[in-house]
Order: sequence, then structure tokens, then C-alpha cells
Amino acid sequence: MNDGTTSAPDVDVVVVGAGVTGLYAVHRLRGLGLRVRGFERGDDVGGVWFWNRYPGARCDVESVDYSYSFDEELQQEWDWSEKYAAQPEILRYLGHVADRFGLRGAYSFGTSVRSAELDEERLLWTVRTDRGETVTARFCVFALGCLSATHAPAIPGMADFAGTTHHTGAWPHEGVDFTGLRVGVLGTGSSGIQAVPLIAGQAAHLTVFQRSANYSVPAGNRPLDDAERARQKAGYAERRRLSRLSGGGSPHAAHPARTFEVPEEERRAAFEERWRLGGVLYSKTFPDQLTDRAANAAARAFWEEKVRAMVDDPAVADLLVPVDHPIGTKRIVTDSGYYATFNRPDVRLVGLRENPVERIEARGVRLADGTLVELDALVLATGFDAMTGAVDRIEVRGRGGRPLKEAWAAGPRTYLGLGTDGFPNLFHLAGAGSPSVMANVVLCAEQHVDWLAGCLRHLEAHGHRAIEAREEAVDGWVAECRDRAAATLFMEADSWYLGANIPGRPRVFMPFVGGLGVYGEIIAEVAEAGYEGFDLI
Ligand code: N01
Repeated sequence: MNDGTTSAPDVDVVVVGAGVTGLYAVHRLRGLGLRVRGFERGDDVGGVWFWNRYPGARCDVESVDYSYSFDEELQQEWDWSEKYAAQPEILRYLGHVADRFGLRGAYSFGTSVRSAELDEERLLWTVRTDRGETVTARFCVFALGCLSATHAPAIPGMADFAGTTHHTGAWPHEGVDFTGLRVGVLGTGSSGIQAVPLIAGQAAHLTVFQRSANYSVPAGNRPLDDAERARQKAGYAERRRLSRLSGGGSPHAAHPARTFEVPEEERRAAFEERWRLGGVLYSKTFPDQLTDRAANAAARAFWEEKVRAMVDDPAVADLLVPVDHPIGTKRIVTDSGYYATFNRPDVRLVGLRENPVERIEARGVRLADGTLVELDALVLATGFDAMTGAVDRIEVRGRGGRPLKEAWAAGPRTYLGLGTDGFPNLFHLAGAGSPSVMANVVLCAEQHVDWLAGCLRHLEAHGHRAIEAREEAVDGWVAECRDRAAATLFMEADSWYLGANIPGRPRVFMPFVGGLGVYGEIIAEVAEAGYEGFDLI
């Protein structure tokens, strides 16, 4: 690359993170002939799939779609065993990718990046790790994952608990044996809802502590046989083409008509078909489901009918039906046997809205009505400081020594999700301001990394040392993300998309809600227009 300085940096690029996005970034950027150095907090590759080893952890995007598309041989050689792959299989897949492309050698594992500081004169980043290593690089690439900083609520007495406590997002590698134990699960998001049926099957007794009920749709998971795998692989090209054009990064298109443009019979058949497809896909049966209140209510009513039919005790069913947010405005959970679990005599659901947790004591959870739920083990399925939590753990300083935390104090500020003014050559991949968590993250990662590769090639070809988002472009993108979200029902849920689950976070809708296909067009146009909105230095 064009250096333009007297002393060369140690490497061209530092990539932070060895999850789905970081791994592909290392592969692609090395392919450009760049010297790339990676750092990863975990002891191996995998990112979210390295940490989230709780029982029942499974992807909510079909395995055929939740896999890289950049290499046809890789795509053809890997055999997924189930429609929705479980965590161990996805981790094996990412390990296979790392081996196949020799990616592990680029990384220092078990190493957290502590700080990244811009040398404004030389336009270089100095990256420091918790192991005392210092590396200088021209480009700094954050592939930190949106759901990698776990969140454990500050409940009084937590440290007094005499049993074991585990967070789903930092599960012990050796697993946890709940046999014969009285277990409590706190939290009913995707992690809790996936873990509950398996823990119930092992524990002597399970208590599920639910603050907000959530919408979940059965995955309809099943093994894949050779014939289906062969069909999928033969159809990959078209499947990927449709996925890249879609909102969610999978080939499933919403019904062509709006909810109330079709007769009731057809509407029910459409909901039934989506229900059968399973899981999170239910949020997009009709194109207006997340923008029109009445359309949303119709989808919700169908969902409620299905769920009530699965739960024996109507009082328990009452608790399991959300009343505080429209369906799909928090990610719909993709479960296997969740609702039927509450028909077991050894499982109890506690509604914390009616009876909040007072404190944790040595023997268990004390509720507001004075009762003590005695427990031997507590599972915190309490989620993540999403999207910005992992960025916050790194002390990032840009022009004038300005901390990124300060620049983002009122919410993440990016242009296209990729860069921030004052932080030249620092790229955020598949994070805030991009479709990331609202679409199949594997295709989001490929989209971002491919754009980045094109950008770095452009800088090289035109003799630029750096690229930096302009302030007005950042302002414009922040407004665009906000306005697009405001035109939907998403603002009505206290979701982690809005940082609403973390005390003190500003209430800002962080992802780009317009979908993968639309976003892909926008970033491609920006590149074609000579990186409009960026300064090329
Ligand atoms: O976290 P969450 P998650 N007292 O934030 C409760 C992805 N994912 O780990 O809603 C009591 O959704 C909280 O209650 P409330 C997926 O994108 C995917 O489950 O704030 N309860 C909520 O019930 C998902 O959306 C898969 O009232 C407290 C729960 O904890 C995202 O990760 C699997 C509490 C947290 O739910 C996050 O999911 C797993 C308190 N003080 C995760 N604090 C797949 O399927 C929090 N809660 C691929």
C-alpha cells in the first residue's frame, strides 16, 4: 500500500474478532496481499458460537443460509445435519473454515484488545492488548459482534446465592449437569426460551422467571437427508441471489399482498404457511406486518390461537402471551418445545410483573409476595449489552485524542454503519447502523467485508492513505436509520435494538431497518460514486 510515512506500521490491518465476520475479513483482506493481524478474546474461533454453549443453543436462520457463500467448494463440501444447526455444529463449521483457509495463524487468541489510538500525523492506529502487546496498523477493523458483551442485571443479593450461577452467553465449555437439581432460569428471550425445554428435561424441578413474555414460534427443526442436502446445494446460486436481494438475508419472500388485501381464508393460509416454515420468519408473513398496527394485530391473533392450543393451563397461557409489544418488534424466538414444557408438573412459570424478584438469598430467589423459591442453580438468560457494549470495552481514541465513547454518547454515530467522522481508517463491520442483527449475519458479514476490500483496493489504486466519514454524512445516516425505524412499529418495544435493556443507555434504534438488499444497493452506490460522503485522504 502507499505508505506516505517514514516508518512503516507493523501490519496493514488489525482485525478484532474471530467470529463469522472477523474470519472472513482476515481471509478476504489477506487475499488482497495485505498483512493482517487478528486478535480474539476467546481461546479459539467462533465468536458468539464459541461463548453461547447453553443447552438448546441453536441458530434461528436455516443452516443452508447461515453459511458462507464466498467459496463454492466450501459451500458444496459442507453437510449440515439439521434444518437449524445447533451450536456445536456451527462451531465445527467455523473451525473447518478456519482450517481450510489457514485463518488461525493470523490470530492471537485469548487476547482482548484494550485500546486503539490514532496517531493523527502518521494516520496509523496503535492497538494494545491485555497481554501487553502493541501493534501499529494502517487500518483497524472491528468485527466485535453485536451480541458479545453479556449483561447480568444488578439484583440485590446476587453474591449471596449458595448455588451455582451461569450466564447463557458465557457457558462453561464442559457443560453443566442439572440432574437432580432445582433450577431457576431468569429471562425469556431467545436464550432462555431455547434453554428451558432442555433444562426441564434434566433438572429435578425448573422455575422460569419471566418479566416480559415473548413471542416464540416453533422451529419445525428436523434432520436433513442426503436428497434434501443435494437439492439445496444444486439450488445454491439462485438461493443466494434471492437472499442478497431480500430484507432478511434468506430466500423467503413475504406474501405479495398486504394483510387486508386478501380474503380471510387466504390470510389464515398465509399465516399457517409461515408458522409451518417456523421461527423468526413468522415476523414477515405480510409486507405490512411491522408497519401497520391492524396487520400486526392479525398476525398476533393467529399466533395467540396457536400458542394457547399448546398450553394446558389457561392461567399459564395468559402469562405467556405478551401484552406489551407488537409481534416481531423484538426478535421472534425460534423454539423447540418451549410452550409444551409448561405442561410438565415439574415446571413452574413465575410472572415477575405480578410478583417481582425482591432479592437473591443463599437458598434461592425471594419474591415480592414473601415466598422463597429454593434453588440449587440459577441460569441468567438476561441477554447482552447489544451492538455498542463490545465497542465500549475498547478505549478508542481518534482525532485530537477524542474517545469514541464520547462521540457515541447519545447513541452510535456512523456513516453506513462503517465509519465515524474523526476516526479515519477505523471500520465497524456488521454492527450498529447496518442491517446486521436484523438479517442473516453471515451474508451481512460478506457484504461488509467485500465492500471494505473494494474500498481498500480503491485507496491503493488512487494513492490515498486514509478514508474518513464526513460529519454531515454521519448526521445524515443517523437520521436515516432513526427515520426508517420511526416508520415501523419497532419503536414500541423495549428491545435491545434500542438499548432499552441496559440501564443508562440512550433510547436509539441502532440497526438499519431497511434490510440487507436495500442496504447493499446503498453502499454499492456510495462506492461507485467515488466513496461519496467520505473524505479520501
Ligand atoms: O437476551 P434478551 P437473549 N429481571 O435480551 C430478561 C440472539 N439470540 O440472550 O424482556 C428479570 O432477548 C429480559 O426481560 P425483559 C437473538 O437475536 C439468538 O435471550 O427485559 N428479567 C428478557 O426476558 C436475541 O434476540 C439465538 O422484561 C430480566 C431476558 O432477560 C438476542 O440474541 C439464541 C432482567 C433477556 O432477553 C438476545 O437474546 C439466543 C431482570 N433484571 C440469542 N434483566 C438464536 O436463536 C433482563 N431480564 C440464534
